Amino acid sequence: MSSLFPALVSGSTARRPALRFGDRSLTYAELAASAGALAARLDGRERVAVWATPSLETAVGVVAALLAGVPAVPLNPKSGEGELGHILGDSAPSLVLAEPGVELPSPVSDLERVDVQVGAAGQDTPARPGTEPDDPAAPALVVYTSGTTGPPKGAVIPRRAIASTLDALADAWQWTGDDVLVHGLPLFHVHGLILGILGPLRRGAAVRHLGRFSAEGVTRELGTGATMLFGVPTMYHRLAEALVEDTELAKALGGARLLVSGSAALPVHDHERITAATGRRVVERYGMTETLMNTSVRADGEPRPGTVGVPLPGVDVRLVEEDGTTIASYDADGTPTGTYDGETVGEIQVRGPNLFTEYLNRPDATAAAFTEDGWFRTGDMAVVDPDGSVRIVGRKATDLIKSGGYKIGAGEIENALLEHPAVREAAVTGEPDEDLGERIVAWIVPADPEAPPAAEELADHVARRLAPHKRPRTVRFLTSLPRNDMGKILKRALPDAVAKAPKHD
Ligand code: MCA
Ligand code: AMP
Repeated sequence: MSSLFPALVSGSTARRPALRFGDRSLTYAELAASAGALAARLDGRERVAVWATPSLETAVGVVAALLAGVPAVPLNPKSGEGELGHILGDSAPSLVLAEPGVELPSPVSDLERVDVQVGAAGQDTPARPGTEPDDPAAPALVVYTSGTTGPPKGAVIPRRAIASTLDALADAWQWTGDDVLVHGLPLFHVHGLILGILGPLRRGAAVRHLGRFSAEGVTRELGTGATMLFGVPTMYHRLAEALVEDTELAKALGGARLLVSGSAALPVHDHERITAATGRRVVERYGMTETLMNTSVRADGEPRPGTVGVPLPGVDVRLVEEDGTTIASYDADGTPTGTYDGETVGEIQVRGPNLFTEYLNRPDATAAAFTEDGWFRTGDMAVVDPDGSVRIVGRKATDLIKSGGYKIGAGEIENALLEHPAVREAAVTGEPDEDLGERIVAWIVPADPEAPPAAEELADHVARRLAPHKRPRTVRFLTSLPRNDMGKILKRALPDAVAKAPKHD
């Protein structure tokens, strides 16, 4: 397989800007030198962790690992000890790449640490060592993603998936080396890392990372030459709110070439508010950690707010009924076949070079994720509209919550809550939230009904043990959880049960 980043070796891109975080930046030549030097040090390692702060060092560390052919495991620097312990135990990295000076908590601090050096320090070293693996199936990244129960699973993403998804998006979005992307997404998930950092680098284009998302940052960067914006719906919702008063933001968004939303559904109301204020439409694309990107509204196509567009080049998409009957699929040229009436609902199943190869150490879960004929079951429910666009209408598993674009498993939070001494029983659900899409709600039977724990105490407990974005935003107390004859919690009956419980909050 050829290089993932041709621009790192091409003389013509050497002086072009590649990465910018705040006031620190690297050209392609500087990135090649920094990442090349680090790649040489990683040679022969089996797997490395990356302490994925929103920084130049994270980007350089991941590029170095890819150049060396060593799979990288990005870690959320806000994860708690329990979550980090699980990921390190499962993926067994031999070292951690980190920003110099940043303190690493236990158990990450037990690993050998390599500080990522960027910029001038790497200038004298040659570009990449030339060991980039040839095998398209070779693992490139292991990205941890939540399931309905149990701890997160490590999705092993091969090199071909990264190359094919980024090239398919370039086709759908006419993404070129002249584009300048702005985003403020975290760098330990597919959206922010693969699309947002590796995407521009594969094109020989530039990315400016905001460090942390803000309307001011978006205004500044789109107002000074950036051409594209990536964000989750919560970010676009906040921009839509800010647009009510902020004419500078409206001007900046209006001048962008492409605004892209993904990771969850962007409500049509927010699409409409943004288009009304800026004259620009937001394009949605649909993907998953396990599949990278599957569909997108095309930059050269009709605006289709409320849909996730059409299959990307090279990706097979079909809708399947519960009994296995295919409802709709697409011909090789992308023409829909079967029932595409905008009403008949089926599960989205996908096949293609964009897919992961396995869940690390979980052959059972890997096998269960695929049909007998080799299609990946996404668990997302959708219809195909008469014009061929896919419209997502729901999800098979109610125990998966999408909050702020993060996927969160109810079971994982329930387990964490049950570890708290003041909790006897716990159930977790998602409720609609204007800002976050869904908000995590914890339903708690306290160990002592007379002295229930404070809601904040439970939120902090989950934030400390797992990660802050997994904390319940609402806590409701009950005297018992509604259960069926088999003892299974009836989550749909929770609102009625809480109405009958004594009030403490
Ligand atoms: C609050 N904080 C706490 C606590 N409460 N910390 C510890 N204990 C607590 N009890 C802190 C947080 O650490 C954070 O600190 C700050 O308060 C706010 O946290 P948060 O709740 O996360 O902020 P938010 O405003 O609710 O976040 C909204 C957001 C965020 C910025 C939109 O949700 C986000 O970045 N989402 C992106 C998700 C994403 O990238 N998904 C991609 C995966 P501090 O202030 O220091 O930060 S999906 C994917 O990859 C697929 C392939 C796809 O299709 O894209
Ligand atoms: P994750 O497992 O965190 O990678 O999240 C993947 C899930 O995000 C998918 O299975 C979908 O449920 C959801 N998702 C991603 N993009 C979109 C979108 N544009 N519209 C609706 N849901 C989306």
